[in-house]
Amino acid sequence: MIRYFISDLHLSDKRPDLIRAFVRMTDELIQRNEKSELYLLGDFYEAWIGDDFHADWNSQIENALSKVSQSGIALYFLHGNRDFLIGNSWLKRVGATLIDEQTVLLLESTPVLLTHGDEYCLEDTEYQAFRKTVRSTEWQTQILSLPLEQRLALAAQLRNDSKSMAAEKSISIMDVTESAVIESLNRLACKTVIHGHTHRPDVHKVDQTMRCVLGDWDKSIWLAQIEGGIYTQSNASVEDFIENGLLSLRGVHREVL
Ligand code: OKV
Ligand code: MN
Repeated sequence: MIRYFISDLHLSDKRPDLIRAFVRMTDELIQRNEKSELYLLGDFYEAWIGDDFHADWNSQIENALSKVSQSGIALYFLHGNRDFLIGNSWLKRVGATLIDEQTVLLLESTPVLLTHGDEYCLEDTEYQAFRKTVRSTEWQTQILSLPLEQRLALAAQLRNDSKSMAAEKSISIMDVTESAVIESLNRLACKTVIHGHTHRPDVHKVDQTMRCVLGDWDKSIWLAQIEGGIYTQSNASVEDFIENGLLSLRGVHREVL
C-alpha cells in the first residue's frame, strides 16, 4: 500500500501549468496500478467559492480526480484556509471522502496526524480571529447564500487584504508554533504529523517527534509518500514534471516512521 500526500497546489485559472502537472500526476498514479490512497491536505484550490461554481479549467481537475477515485485509488480531502467551502457536492462529483481537520491515520500500528496546519499559526492572532469567523457555519451559510459573482468578488477582495497584511507581517509570525504542534501530537498519542500551509517544505525532528511539512506548488511541484514505514518527500520543477512526470521527481527527505 502506498499513501500519497499533497497540499497547497493553489489551483486556479491563473496557473494552467499547475493544472497540467496535476493532471499528469493523477494519470501516472493511476497507471502505476498499485494499491494506493491519495490525500489532499488543504489549499488544493486557490479559493473555493462554493460547489455551484463551474468552469472549464476546473472540469479538467474534477475529471482527473474522478478518474483517480474510479480507478480504485481511495481519495481523501481535508479543508485548508482557502478551500474551506468545499462541500458534499464537490466531494461526490470527484469521489472523495472528507476527513477531519485533524485526522489520525493508522499505518499498520503507527498513528500519524494529518492536518492542513494553519490552526497552529498561533502568533498570528489576527489570522486566528479571521479563521474562527470564516470557519463558522453561520458565516459560511451566509456567504453561500450570496450570488456567485458576489462570492467571486469577496474572495478577490479577501485575497488582496491578505496580501497587504502578509507584507507587513514578519516571516516567523506566519510559521507554526512548534510547541503547539507537539502538544497536539502528545494529546493524540502520535509521534508524526504531516501538514502543509506554511510553504516551508522540510522534516523537523524535535523531542522524538517528526513534523513533515509538505511543499506548495509554485515553481516546483511536491509529492510526499509513505510506503513500508518510509516517508519520502520529493519535488521537480513544474516544466520538468509536465515533460517527464514522476520520473523527474527528486527526493529531498527519506525518513523511517
Ligand atoms: C487569509 C486573511 C485572507 C487575516 C473567500 C471563498 C469567499 C476562500 C476565500 C480568500 C482569501 C482566505 C480564503 C486570507 C487571511 C485574509 C483576509 C484577512 C486577518 C471565499 C473561499 F467567502 F469570499 F467566497 N478566501 N483567503 N485575513 O488569502 O487565505 O488573516 S486568504
Ligand atoms: Mn494554507
